[in-house]
Amino acid sequence: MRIDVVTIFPEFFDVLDISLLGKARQTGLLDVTAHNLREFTHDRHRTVDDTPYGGGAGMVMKPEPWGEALDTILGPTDAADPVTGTGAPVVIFPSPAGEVFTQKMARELAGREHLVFGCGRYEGIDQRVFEHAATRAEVRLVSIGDYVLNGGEVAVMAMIEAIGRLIPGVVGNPESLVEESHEDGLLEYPSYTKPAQWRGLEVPPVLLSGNHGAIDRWRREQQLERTRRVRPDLLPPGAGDPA
Ligand code: 6GU
Repeated sequence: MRIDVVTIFPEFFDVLDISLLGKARQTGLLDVTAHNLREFTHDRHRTVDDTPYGGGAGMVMKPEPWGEALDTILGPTDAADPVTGTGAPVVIFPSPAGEVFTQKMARELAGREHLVFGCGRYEGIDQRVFEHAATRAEVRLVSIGDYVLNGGEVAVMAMIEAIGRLIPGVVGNPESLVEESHEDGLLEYPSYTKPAQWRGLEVPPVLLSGNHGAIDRWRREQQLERTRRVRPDLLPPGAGDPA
């Protein structure tokens, strides 16, 4: 998979050199490039923002550097069919005003060949950047949750990690992807390892029983109990009601 990120802080993405995703980059499974938006300016101060039309607080990112950055990354548009098919790029703009990023969206995006992330700062990006990008790629505004960050960089790091680990071969043992929070719509069950006694606390005896049917049932109950308690919104209507 190819990932391009456009940002005024390309150094933010240096950490992608480490851990599982760093390894995926070394082995060629993942090709990530962070582009400095300021490289696509032409003035002495490398200006990327300006005051908003209509007034108001803060600054808005100018369209021209974004247009040139996306021209460079997307290349000449395939006039016949610019926006469909798994090979067509998806351009994602992190935004607290976007649709919420989920495990389902991560799975969908992990199946695409080319993702482009455009990190806004300040009060946002000139709206015409989204409109123009939509003429040559699938464009999505995506939020990572109901809170506000200063810019899209941290949100994009989170999305790249969630998507990258779903690319076949990135996570060594694919089974470890299955029994995780959100994969089956429930939160994951609690885990224990040796020793069986630690600081006066015991491992639940069922896990030491060797009875795999009982262990599976206990884990399922734990998942349901936890989901009911902290994330009832994840359960289908009625499923969270006491028996
Ligand atoms: Cl994607 N961007 C920013 N700036 N803030 C956010 C967000 C994204 N998701 C939640 N808050």
